Amino acid sequence: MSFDSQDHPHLRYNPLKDDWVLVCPHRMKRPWAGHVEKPEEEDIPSHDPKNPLCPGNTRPNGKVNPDYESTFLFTNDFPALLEEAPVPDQSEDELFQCKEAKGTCQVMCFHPRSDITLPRMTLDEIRTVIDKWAEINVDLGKKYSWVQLFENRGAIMGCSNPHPHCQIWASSFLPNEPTVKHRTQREYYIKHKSPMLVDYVKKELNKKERLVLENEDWVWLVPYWAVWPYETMLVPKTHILRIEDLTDSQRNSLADIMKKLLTKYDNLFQVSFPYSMGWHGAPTGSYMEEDCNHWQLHAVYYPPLLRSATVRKFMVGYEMLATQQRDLTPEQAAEKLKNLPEIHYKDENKQ
Ligand code: H2U
Repeated sequence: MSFDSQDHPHLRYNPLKDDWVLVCPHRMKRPWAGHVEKPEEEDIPSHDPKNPLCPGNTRPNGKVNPDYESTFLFTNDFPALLEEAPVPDQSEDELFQCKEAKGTCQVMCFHPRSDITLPRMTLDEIRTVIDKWAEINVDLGKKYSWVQLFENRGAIMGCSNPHPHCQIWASSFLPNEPTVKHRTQREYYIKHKSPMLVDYVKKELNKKERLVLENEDWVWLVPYWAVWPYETMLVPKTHILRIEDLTDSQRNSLADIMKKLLTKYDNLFQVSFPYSMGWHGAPTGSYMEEDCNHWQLHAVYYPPLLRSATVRKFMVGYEMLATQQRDLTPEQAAEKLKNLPEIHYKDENKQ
């Protein structure tokens, strides 16, 4: 019997994270008798007087939100990282190492209305969010080594509030994921004299097996090494280190591809598709003085849903104890996403 990647179990290497994923396509045939999620709440009011993220409302700590009409950025009232914190004592014991962790956490509302998500915003409104992301990266990047822009969407991903928003955690240290990506991309760059993800995107554009969408500046694909069922990566076609380096036209084309990709995600199971997403680009702070040409800016989307709006993938058991594993192949996921309409299911009747 000859090997078929769409049928036979195999391991795939993730060169960015320097780890492996186990792909088991034959398991897609198994019946599901496990946990079923509650469907996401769909009828969200456009303004809820009790929601602390809505314009004009008073937050539990007494601060009053302005009557914002576009985006709204504020310092998280319950920040995980603090700008000033006592420095821990250094331990000589290699088994009990501890380091200082300083930083700041912010929240950015994307839109004044709670019932509008990114895919249903206008291109101009999405562009405003992109410009704001770039501004934040510059601003916090002056002081901090890593500025993590991320969005948790949906209660299933631990998102505490349905109002469209993202979070920003900026830290004095390079967190684990970027530390590994910093190393792997640098090693690749030294060996090949070219950035890993620039080469990877060129190869994916030739292969065409995992592409979902592309425009003049951007490629949206399911990575060869994806772990989550519908995990995707959004990468510019040219070499870009940080989000603020995107040109005016690259920002417009980013708004365009984001609207389409997020619409496809929502159309997959006809639900506001939950995910955690975030941007990874060259580190900031003191790294701005260093050569970071091995980095390529990219966004990653990690959605938990597997078979329907209510059946999610759990990263437990074998994944926690041994190796991350998936059933649906990245090629099957890409094909499914590619064939979905680019008109949002909630806007279908408006056409
Ligand atoms: P999620 O992205 O997980 O929904 O988190 C929303 C953040 O908003 C959360 O970190 C902050 C929470 O601390 N928040 C405030 O800063 N003030 C509030 O009044 C409500 C929520």
